Amino acid sequence: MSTIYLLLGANLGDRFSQLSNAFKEIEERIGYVIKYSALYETAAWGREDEPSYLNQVLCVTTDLTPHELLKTIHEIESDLGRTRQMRWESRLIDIDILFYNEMVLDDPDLIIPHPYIHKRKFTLVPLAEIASEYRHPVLLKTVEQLLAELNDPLKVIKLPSKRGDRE
Ligand code: PH2
Ligand code: MG
Ligand code: MG
Repeated sequence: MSTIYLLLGANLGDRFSQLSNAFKEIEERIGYVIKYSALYETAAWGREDEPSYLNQVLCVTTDLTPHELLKTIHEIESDLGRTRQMRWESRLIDIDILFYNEMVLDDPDLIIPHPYIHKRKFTLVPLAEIASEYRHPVLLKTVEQLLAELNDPLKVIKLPSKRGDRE
C-alpha cells in the first residue's frame, strides 16, 4: 500500500462539479482519500491570460504502481471530458501526481516528485494545509520550508468549506 499526493485543478466549465467528480472517481479507481485540503481559487500560472483555477490536494492510499496510477489518471481525465493537452492550456480537469511515497522517478512519461511543486503557490499552499511536515525526497526540505522560500506573486485564495463537504 502506497501513500500518494495528488493535485486536482480545473479552470473551465463547472469547476466545483469537476473537482467533486474527480474526487469520487479517485476513490473508486485509485484508493481511499485519507486527507484533503480545502478548495483554492488560484490565478492561472504559466499562461496568465487563462481563467482562474480551482485547486485541491488529496492524500490517497493506493495499491497501484506509479505507471498504473498514471494510466488510471489519464482514464479519469478523459472520462471527465478532458480533450486538449497543450502545455498549461485551460482544462476541465487535471490530476497531477505530486508525491508517491518517498519515490524518485525520472521516466520519459512520468517524473516523481512533480518537477514544479516548489515553484507554484497554487500547489504548495493546499499541500501545506495537509502535509506541512512532508519532506521533499529530492530537495530534502519540508513543504513548509519550500513554501517559506517560494516567491510566487500569483493569488491563491482559500475558499470556505460548504455544508455537504465530507468531514
Ligand atoms: N495548472 C497548469 C497551469 N497553470 N495554474 C493554476 N493556478 N492552477 C493549476 O492547476 C494550473 C495552472 C498546468 O497543469
Ligand atoms: Mg498540471
Ligand atoms: Mg497534468
